[in-house]
Amino acid sequence: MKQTAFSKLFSAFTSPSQIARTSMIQDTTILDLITKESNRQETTLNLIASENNCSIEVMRASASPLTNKYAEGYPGKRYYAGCEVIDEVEKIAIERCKKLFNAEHANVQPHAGSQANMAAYFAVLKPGDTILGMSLAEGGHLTHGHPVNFSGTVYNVVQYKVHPETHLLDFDEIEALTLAHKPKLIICGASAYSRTIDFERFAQIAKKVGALLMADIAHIAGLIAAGLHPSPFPHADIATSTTHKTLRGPRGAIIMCKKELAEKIDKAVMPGTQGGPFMNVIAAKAVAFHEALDPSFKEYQKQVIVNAQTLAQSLQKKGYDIVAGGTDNHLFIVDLRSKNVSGRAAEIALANVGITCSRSCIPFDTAKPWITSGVRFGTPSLSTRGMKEAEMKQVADLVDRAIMHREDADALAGISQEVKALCELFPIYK
Ligand code: DSN
Repeated sequence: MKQTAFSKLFSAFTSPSQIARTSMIQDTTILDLITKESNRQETTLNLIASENNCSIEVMRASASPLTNKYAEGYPGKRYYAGCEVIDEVEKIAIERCKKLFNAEHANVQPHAGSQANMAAYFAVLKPGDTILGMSLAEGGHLTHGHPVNFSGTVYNVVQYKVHPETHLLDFDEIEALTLAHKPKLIICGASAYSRTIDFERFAQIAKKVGALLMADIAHIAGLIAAGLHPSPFPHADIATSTTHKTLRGPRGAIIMCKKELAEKIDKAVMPGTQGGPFMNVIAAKAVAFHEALDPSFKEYQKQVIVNAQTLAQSLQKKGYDIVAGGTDNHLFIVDLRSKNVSGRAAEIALANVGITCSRSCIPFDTAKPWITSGVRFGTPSLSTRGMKEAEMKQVADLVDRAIMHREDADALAGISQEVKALCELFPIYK
């Protein structure tokens, strides 16, 4: 990771345990657990597509005294005194966010992706309105209308899947559902879809019935910021995102929208669904946006994609089926049926050797969501560690051997040692 003045300031503190100690945590119970978790992250290969390793600068901003400040409201219009300084922080975060995504308006207060989506819906919908979203099992998100989520109970939900053969977005189906149900809002964007999302096509369909278009870009935000995936703007009316996935910032979220929806979105965040914003996290978001505006971020995102493609192709060579035939982004789903192993069993086998991933449904999965027939792999974290194509081939080999020898304790112990050795060559916090 590029050294900035800020990281140089703290460069004396290099190991995870030193970082924890320099936080002056006197509570040894929690300090020990933070140290343990830091060490776990350093000594395992993280293939969880939604996770990443943010910079020390981002962590420092997040751990700053800004956490103490109540600031309900927006810059210049707060319900508390003493907001002069944090007003500047939030204004900088907003400007950087708008610049990064070419957005007309940005709200940097949402605490998390689900809260961002909830506020966006509350801004433009009434209970009972019809929404069209991608089903969770085929790659969407809980907040895109799943029955156990608020989105599935507050709204009348229609869901699209993917094409049963190609596993690509099926715009014929999306258009037919739109014409038949006339949703007020169409939601595009996914948590488990490895191909490029055609926002323009979605917007053309939405226009046919006067629907608004919301793009949930949580997973691909970093690629969009780097110009390596088409932007949702000017096609979408609203775009929501988390800030901690490919974007590599602190845990949190943002909402961007067209100017005419700005007031509605801001009101739906505060007072609609949230109280005091986490000003420390907003400062950390500003730091992350600054990092993402640096040319080195584009190089990082290019490597994320090349790494995902190399890992997917290496697994294909070993006989694994990849949903939708491969990937254009940072992630892909492995269909494990040909290997006669469930997603859950593979996730456990991999965890046993120090490779973390998340099990995943494959499109039209017949296995239960707790079991699944697939795993989702992503490369944001390994790419941040500096791994490249050669390491991806090695990771594919480790993954294959751990799955194939999952009942063989001796083989797993050997693979674990190889995982640790590879991690040592690529420390997260040098
Ligand atoms: N839970 C996130 C993911 O893993 O994709 C989405 O919110």
